[in-house]
Amino acid sequence: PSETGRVLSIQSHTVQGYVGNKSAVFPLQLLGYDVDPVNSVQFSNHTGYPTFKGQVLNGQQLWELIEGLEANDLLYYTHLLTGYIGSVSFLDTVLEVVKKLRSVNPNLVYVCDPVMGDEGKLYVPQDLVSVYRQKVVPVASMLTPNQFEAELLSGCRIESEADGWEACNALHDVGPSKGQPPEQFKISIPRIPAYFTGTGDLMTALLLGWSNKYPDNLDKAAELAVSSLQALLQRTVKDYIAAGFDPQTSSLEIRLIQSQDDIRNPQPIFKATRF
Ligand code: PLP
Ligand code: PXL
Repeated sequence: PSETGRVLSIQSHTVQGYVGNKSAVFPLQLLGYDVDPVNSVQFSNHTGYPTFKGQVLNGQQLWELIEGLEANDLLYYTHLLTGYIGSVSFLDTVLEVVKKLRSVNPNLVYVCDPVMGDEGKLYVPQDLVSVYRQKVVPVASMLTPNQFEAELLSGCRIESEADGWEACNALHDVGPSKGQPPEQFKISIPRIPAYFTGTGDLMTALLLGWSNKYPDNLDKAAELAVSSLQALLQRTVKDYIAAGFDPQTSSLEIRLIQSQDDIRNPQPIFKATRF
């Protein structure tokens, strides 16, 4: 039995660099979680580089791993965490995994990063959108969409802060916290003139980690997650500049290991204000 939680994390693995499980597993472990990673792909590096090589796990192969765990009574998890998913068949199998895990632990928390695209561009097959919308949103406990993904899932255009609140309400009506009036708050953060990969994956892991520790203080949990992430991003930019790189010319690999103190003990500098 573990005091903090047991997380099944189904995400990408990259040999080099930090995206997917490589950016989620270490921080969750630092926060005291037992994390069991399933690597949905194993690539040499993230797909933002000029080339990549590697293997993709299919839905059937994911299910085999679940059956192996089940055969040994190892399917008790407090949390399921999913990130980038590349095909409908894999996402359908993830939905089967949610059902199976909830048959073992009805209180399982499903934290879903509905990775589909950004800034108006899809980077997954179009047919994934309706699966996320119709089947995943209703069973997720927590969703972490960016602006574009919130638009795709809610059907609302987001052109103002008020539109953002509306989209969140629409999602809460059908999915997370069905029927309860959702709490809403915002955290203002500076725009950093650089481009990073793996930050969304890290952010979702931190939100899982802290919201489980402060279940009745989601604002505090988000402040801690945002403050860790900001400290890490600032360190990343500083280190690249010190090494003579221009942080605006290419996507930066996050300085995850070097930021372990900011993950374990974030200074809550960025504050949430209630709506
Ligand atoms: N680019 C591609 C190809 C992706 O798959 C993703 C996320 O999965 C991103 C960019 C966004 O990465 P992040 O979540 O770190 O912003
Ligand atoms: O950070 C999301 C992500 C996940 N998985 C793979 C990626 C990326 C981002 O580039 O390449 C394989």
